[in-house]
Amino acid sequence: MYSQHNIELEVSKGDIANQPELDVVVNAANAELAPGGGVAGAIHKAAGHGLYKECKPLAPIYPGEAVITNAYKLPNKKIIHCLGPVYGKDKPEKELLASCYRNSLKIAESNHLNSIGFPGISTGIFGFPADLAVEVVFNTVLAELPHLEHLKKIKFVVFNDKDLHLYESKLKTISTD
Ligand code: AR6
Repeated sequence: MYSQHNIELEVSKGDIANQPELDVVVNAANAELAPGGGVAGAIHKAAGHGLYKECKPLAPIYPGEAVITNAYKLPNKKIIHCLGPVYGKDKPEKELLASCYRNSLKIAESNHLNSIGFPGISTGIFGFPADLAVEVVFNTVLAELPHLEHLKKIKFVVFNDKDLHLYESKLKTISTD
């Protein structure tokens, strides 16, 4: 765990759809905000059908964009749905990925939410290399910390040991800066 500006940054391996202590979790969505594979599949499955009903009229969204909905059967208050860039297709990909994280933090903040969980947006089916993504994620999130008032905890929920190691190494680097 690492803390800066009174905000905790944490990394853990687990399922983004099962994070009961967080106010909001972020979905690595598709443009239609429909149930899909990966994170979107897990979130829609756990939340139940009401979620897609609320999502439908909010779609389509564009790379870098994020929208907020209720969480239905998920153990959180809200879900933020963000469309990451498809690596090699949606450009500039680093800036679009940065927008995902920045917009999600801004939406959480304006909804007065205190804790947020992020998966590795774009690093699954959308093919963004995890090591490149982690640089973008930390640059973006660290730059936003001074502007956050309500958010007190930011958790990165990764899905495998390789990503856990990547995030933990990065967190160590910034802790010793
Ligand atoms: N909890 C946490 N992380 C997960 C989970 C989970 N339950 N499931 C997968 N991951 P992806 P994308 C990791 O493909 O690349 C969907 O079908 C996974 O290992 O979910 O943004 C949508 O409908 C990877 O590191 O998101 C879109 O069409 C990361 O989360 C498309 O995939 C993101 O993987 C979005 O692709």
